[in-house]
Amino acid sequence: MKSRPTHQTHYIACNLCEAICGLEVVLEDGKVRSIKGDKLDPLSKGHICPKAVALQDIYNDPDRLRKPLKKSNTGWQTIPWKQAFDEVAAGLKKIQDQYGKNAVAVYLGNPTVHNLEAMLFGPMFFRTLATKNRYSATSVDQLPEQLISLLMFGHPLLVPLPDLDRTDYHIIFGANPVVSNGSLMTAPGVTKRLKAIRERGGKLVVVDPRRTETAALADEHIFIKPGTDVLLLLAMLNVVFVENLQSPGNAEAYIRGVETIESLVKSYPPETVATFTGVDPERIKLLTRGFCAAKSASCYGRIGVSTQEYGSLSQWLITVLNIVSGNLDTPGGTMFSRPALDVLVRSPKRAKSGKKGFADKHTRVRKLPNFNGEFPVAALAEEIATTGDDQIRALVTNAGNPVLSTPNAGQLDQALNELEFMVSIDIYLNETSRHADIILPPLCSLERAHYDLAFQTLALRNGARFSSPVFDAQDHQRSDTQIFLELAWRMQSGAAPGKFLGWIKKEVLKRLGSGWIINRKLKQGPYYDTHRLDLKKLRQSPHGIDLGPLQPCLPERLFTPDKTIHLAPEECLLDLERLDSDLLRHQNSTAPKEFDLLLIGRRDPRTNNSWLHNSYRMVKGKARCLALINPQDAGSRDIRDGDLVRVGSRVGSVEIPAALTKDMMPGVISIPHGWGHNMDGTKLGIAEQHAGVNTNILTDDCHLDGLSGNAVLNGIPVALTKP
Ligand SMILES: Nc1nc2c(c(=O)[nH]1)N[C@H]1C(S)=C(S)[C@@H](COP(=O)(O)OP(=O)(O)OC[C@H]3O[C@@H](n4cnc5c(=O)[nH]c(N)nc54)[C@H](O)[C@@H]3O)O[C@H]1N2
Ligand SMILES: Nc1nc2c(c(=O)[nH]1)N[C@H]1C(S)=C(S)[C@@H](COP(=O)(O)OP(=O)(O)OC[C@H]3O[C@@H](n4cnc5c(=O)[nH]c(N)nc54)[C@H](O)[C@@H]3O)O[C@H]1N2
Ligand code: SF4
Ligand SMILES: [Mo]
Repeated sequence: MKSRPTHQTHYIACNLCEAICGLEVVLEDGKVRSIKGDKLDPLSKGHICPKAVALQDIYNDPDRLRKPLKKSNTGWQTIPWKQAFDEVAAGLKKIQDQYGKNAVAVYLGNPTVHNLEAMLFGPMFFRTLATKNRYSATSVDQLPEQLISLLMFGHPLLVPLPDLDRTDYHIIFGANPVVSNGSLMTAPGVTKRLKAIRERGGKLVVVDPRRTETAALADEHIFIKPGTDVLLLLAMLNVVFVENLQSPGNAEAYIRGVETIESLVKSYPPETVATFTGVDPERIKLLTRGFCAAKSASCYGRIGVSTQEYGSLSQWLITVLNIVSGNLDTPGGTMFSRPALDVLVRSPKRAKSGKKGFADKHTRVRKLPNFNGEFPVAALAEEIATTGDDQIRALVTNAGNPVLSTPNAGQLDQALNELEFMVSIDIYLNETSRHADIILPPLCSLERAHYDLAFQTLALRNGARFSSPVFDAQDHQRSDTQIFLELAWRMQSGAAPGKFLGWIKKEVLKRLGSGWIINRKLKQGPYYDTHRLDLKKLRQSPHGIDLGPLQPCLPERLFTPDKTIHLAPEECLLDLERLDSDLLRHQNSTAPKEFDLLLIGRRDPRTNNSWLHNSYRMVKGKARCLALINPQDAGSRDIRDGDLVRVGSRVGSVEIPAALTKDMMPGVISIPHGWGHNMDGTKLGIAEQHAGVNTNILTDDCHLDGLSGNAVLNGIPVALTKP
């Protein structure tokens, strides 16, 4: 007799992007039958995007690594876990004994922050390395936002969030949430939320060199020349003060530096910036008036403004605009979250020493500033390749693919060959991990528990949700918790006695796991007394718990020692001088331009940076790695739709099919990142057949946001030719 199929339904949060949508995963006979949006998740209300369905492909992927790999003369061999841990620790210790602690570097990739165990237990291991050579995807991403939060509010995680659900006027600079699903604002179903602004009579404006999917929803789309947002923002602030539109409201009592802003923006009237930005002066005035007159308004900028030459200044001015127009810490403006598990604690040691955590250390070769204990990743290749004390000889990557994701990737790819030892903690043998000597693969998302420490903190409603694993791990697999604790335990012999992770403590922590820590922290959190919110309660509420809309919390929540907002940090004022001298140089330059177009990036609904391309359903259909070009720029070069074109920059060149579209601003071309899976020695059967090209061959490690050291990934001068 045939046995009846067994069904099981799991409710989990998707951890692929910042939207953390609730999912309903149905298993039939132990296999995924369907993945759908969880309608009862109070934040995502059933929203889902095509990527979530690929979670099962990662789980099932025969290319995904499940056992440690070791490189040998005859290729890769699987080795037992104990041997892998022992050899990794021995390899790292050998390098540090010979060359000093800083000879080992660490790079943390984006999925690290989407992984509870890596967030909780990773630091235990990384601390044992005691190296100042720490890098992460932060410096190809949100470093400017975090730096500005540190300088203005005193904490790098106190990031103002646009209160989309209540705002009456929303301006988006350099973000395409309809495709990216939102970033530094956890707003699942963001398309609906944006449409709702207009439905309730509000206004949506998008400033972007491409008419994007988000621009298509807006009342108004403004083309801007890449890299010039800083000038547009200065001009908007000029209008605010010239026309006396400022009204900081309650914040007036605890902001410092309004007069400084008022006087510095005087030199940037809309008429002056128009030639640089390409934005008509009248339009700037109307935009500013509309913004300031609205009952509530929020201005938001993301990767398109952060990863440009004046990324930090742009993020600073966006925040200043929100503040002087009375739109900080008020419903419909920009607000701060109050998460159940509050990650915003300031180390008392740092507070006492008055150290900011910015620019108190510099890289060895180019003297780039540190931020939050990390250096800009644009410096990684030269720190490996340049001889001398503290030269990097070994690297540990965790959930990162810098060979595809960081500027002048060709140079980094070369530099990684020079390392004496490399370890990748990664689930794939890909463009980066192929350089490793040993790869340690942890579990994938469907195999582990999750509580979103990072993105609950950025959510547009306060809330909490705990997900249990859908699948049990196999005996031959190890979790992030096990990997990090085993490595930490092996590495820290010689550590200070109080910090020593003894064998017993390691074993106890492994057994208690992440759930125990989450429970403890929830009990210390702001909703334990009021809501009895602990792990038990979260387990009883598999769809998650809503803790209400964001609430005003200033000035109490400020972390600045004087509990005021620093509107005009001196670091920003200094960088403004760089802007002025650059503009002057630009105006007086008569040099012929070899690179006469500007390159920007793009995201696709079925990509997740570089690493979902081994799921067939994410790459099937027509190719997506195309160069978008305005017909005017194509015509003058005799380029037709579909032609293969060569795009070259100071550091490299790629050949890629062209797609002509008037959605591009003339003079600007767009290539998405995360592609280029045609490198030797990877194990990505599907991605290799849909390789695309690596746009970071073109981006320049010497072209940085001068204040923060963040990479410039938008506004790269390039030449476009027929090959
Ligand atoms: N589908 C998908 N979703 C993702 C990701 C993914 O790879 N794929 N990645 C995730 C990650 S890690 C992040 S950080 C977020 C990022 O989220 P977003 O910031 O929304 O990312 P993008 O879609 O790249 O949008 C950036 C926009 O900036 C515009 N732009 C470029 N240069 C300039 C400029 O100089 N000025 C202005 N004003 N605009 C400019 C681009 O045309 C583009 O529309 O997305 C996340 N979500
Ligand atoms: N030109 C250009 N470049 C960009 C951007 C751009 O807009 N334009 N965007 C930048 C941004 S915003 C970001 S965040 C970076 C991303 O840069 P990275 O973080 O360096 O790269 P990812 O593509 O996210 O690679 C993630 C890696 O983690 C592995 N992985 C996935 N899940 C897990 C897991 O659970 N555990 C472990 N251990 N490994 C896992 C994958 O196999 C992959 O190797 O790219 C940046 N690069
Ligand atoms: S929007 Fe992000 S969190 Fe939501 S289903 Fe898609 S990938 Fe997952
Ligand atoms: Mo990112």
